[in-house]
Amino acid sequence: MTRIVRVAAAQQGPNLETDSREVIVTRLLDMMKQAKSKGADLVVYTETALTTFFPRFYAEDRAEMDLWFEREMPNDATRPLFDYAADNKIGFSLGFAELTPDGHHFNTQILVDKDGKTVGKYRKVHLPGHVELEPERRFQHLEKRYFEPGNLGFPVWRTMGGVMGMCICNDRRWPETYRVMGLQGVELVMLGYNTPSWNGLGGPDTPELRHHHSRLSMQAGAYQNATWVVGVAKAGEEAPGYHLMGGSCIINPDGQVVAEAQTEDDEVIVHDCDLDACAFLKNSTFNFDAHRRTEHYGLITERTGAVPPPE
Ligand code: CDV
Repeated sequence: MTRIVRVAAAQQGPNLETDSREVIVTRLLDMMKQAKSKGADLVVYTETALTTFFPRFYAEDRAEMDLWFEREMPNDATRPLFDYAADNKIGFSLGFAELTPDGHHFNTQILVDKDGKTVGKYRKVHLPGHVELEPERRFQHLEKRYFEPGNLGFPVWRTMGGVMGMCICNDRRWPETYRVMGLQGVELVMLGYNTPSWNGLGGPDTPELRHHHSRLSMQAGAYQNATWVVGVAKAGEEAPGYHLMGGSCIINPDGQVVAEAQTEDDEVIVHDCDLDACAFLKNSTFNFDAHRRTEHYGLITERTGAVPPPE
């Protein structure tokens, strides 16, 4: 018997600064309906799916940015997603900016089951960018100004027939992200990203190189932890000179891309993710109990002189 979860990755075209939550949720709901019509069990949306990627804006008074944050979830604007999910038995994962009742700001992604119930919450740990205005940049990336690092770790959830995990955008570049979930037996990692096609600082980056780094990170994370990875982008020009690279994809536990978006618009891609396909590598090459030798890693650092040898 195989455990197939039919996963839909719901890439998003640009969210403009002037787009209301209601307008954006209408697009998200339309993609959920498309996913349902394709028989999907679960639809994965991107990072800050409900708004434009506002960390490109600078406000001296950070409270001016609170309009981009959700104070509760669901709320009036997003309730149609939860209602449709419950009525039609489809789960989803959604990224948004979260403002907690006690005034904390996080870059958050939730997991909602097929009954429309929130079963998991993740808050972005690796916040890229800077705190202060840096006028020399082509555009600002002020995540460090507007968000606090996530305080929930990288948990996994046993739901919808598998072991599910989440991370957000820059987290995908860090091996620890996948490994912490891999050590808990993760079988499907869902992540959203807003990655500009160019580095804000200039430098040798090209869009092609940025696509390469994104795929390289997600494919390695998938393979080295024997897990499915679903990477869902925002794509296209959110503002003049601010182009998001897109490239949503679904990656199998061998690290192979098995489905990918073809456009820079709202686009739903679907794949049957066989969670049992994780077992072979989890029980062989990446059987952590059998082969992972943490007790020897210290010797390697000692040899390189990175830390003084123990007394
Ligand atoms: N939203 C992000 O985390 N974006 C970063 C960019 C700034 C490099 C990313 O890692 O894609």
